[in-house]
Amino acid sequence: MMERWVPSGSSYAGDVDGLILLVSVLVGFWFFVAQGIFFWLIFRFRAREGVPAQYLTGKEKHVKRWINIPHVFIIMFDVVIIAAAIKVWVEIKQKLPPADEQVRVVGQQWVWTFVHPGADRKLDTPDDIVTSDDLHVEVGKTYHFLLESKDVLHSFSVPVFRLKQDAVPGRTITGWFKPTLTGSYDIQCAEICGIGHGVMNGRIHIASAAEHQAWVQEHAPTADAAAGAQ
Ligand SMILES: [Cu+2]
Repeated sequence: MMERWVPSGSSYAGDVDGLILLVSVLVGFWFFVAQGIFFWLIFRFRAREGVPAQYLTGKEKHVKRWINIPHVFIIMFDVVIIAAAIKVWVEIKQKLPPADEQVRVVGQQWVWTFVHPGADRKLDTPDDIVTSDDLHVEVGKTYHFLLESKDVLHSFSVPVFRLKQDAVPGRTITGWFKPTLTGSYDIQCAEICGIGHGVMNGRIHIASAAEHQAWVQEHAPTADAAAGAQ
């Protein structure tokens, strides 16, 4: 349903969408029931000529029932939401499927720096490809991202993946994603990180294996640049 507005582009995007839908439906149901009863009571017990107002303390049994019974139902619904949320959380944030490739993502005021492995498919080797604000990945591959910050808190947000992860200075946070469709999509910073926060955006480019390979070859650092980077 959500993919009507934001395409669903990772292996777990559907799980997150399902969770948002579940919360919306369960909370929405009680919202409309509560509002309906609320306005009905206002209408039903409006001031009328010759009808004296009743005084209710709220402690009468027949009045308390209106609180206690919905309360039990809402707690049951809460348990369903919490169970579903924990399941999705564990799948995305606690489990770390083996990586096909790694990328380093560094946030700083106000730019994202991405370090891609070169042709050797390994990070921290001389053929790494460094870019600003453009992340290049291959569809269908499982990536580990190593998320860092150079200054303040940032949040690496890729709506198409339904991924959002805080970047904390002094820490390297490892997470993962597996792109499931090709194209170019937004990256944003989702944590107020200073005056330029609003312009701290980027693009993720998800390509087929052949296209990604071509991009890697085209952007391979020259031997001189690679030596300089050492
Ligand atoms: Cu930021």
